Amino acid sequence: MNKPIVNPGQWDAYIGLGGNLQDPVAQLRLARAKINALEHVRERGFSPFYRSAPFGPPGQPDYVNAVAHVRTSLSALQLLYALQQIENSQGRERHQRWGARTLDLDILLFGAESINLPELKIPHPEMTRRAFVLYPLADIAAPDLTIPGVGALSDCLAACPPQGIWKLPE
Ligand code: ROI
Repeated sequence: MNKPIVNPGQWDAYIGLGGNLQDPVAQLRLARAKINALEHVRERGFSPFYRSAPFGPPGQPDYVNAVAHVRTSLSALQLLYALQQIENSQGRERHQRWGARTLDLDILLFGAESINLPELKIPHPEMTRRAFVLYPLADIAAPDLTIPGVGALSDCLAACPPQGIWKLPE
């Protein structure tokens, strides 16, 4: 009897990258390389960098943001823990909620999954309100991308003008 062909799960995930301390462009480039070096994770696309005004408490430097598209056979939690290790390796300190940081890595989307765990909510609950997430996501996602439980990315873009974000030259 033939063995069934086991197709290990492959997920398309989108990861938001952000930072506003210690040369954010260099931090994001390094994080991109580390994500791509993870076992069972392959980059499928990477957005341009955007400079963006801080969302949340003012009085902190502008951020640099980008979005990565990866294909992975890791589970969402395995990917989360791997990303947290990368954040920690780049000196991320968790003092203040919404405070300045060297590197923030957020799983925005994980396939068409909706996940609601204490440590991980997918889709990222804030993503639809944040131009610095939606516009880089739209740069690399399929035009008809749907955000689970929310709706079409194009509708989110229409409801969230690109204010306070500036695409950096490549
Ligand atoms: N603001 C911007 N512009 N970009 C971010 O990545 C970002 N990340 C955060 C808070 C502090 C909410 N503000 C941000 O975590």
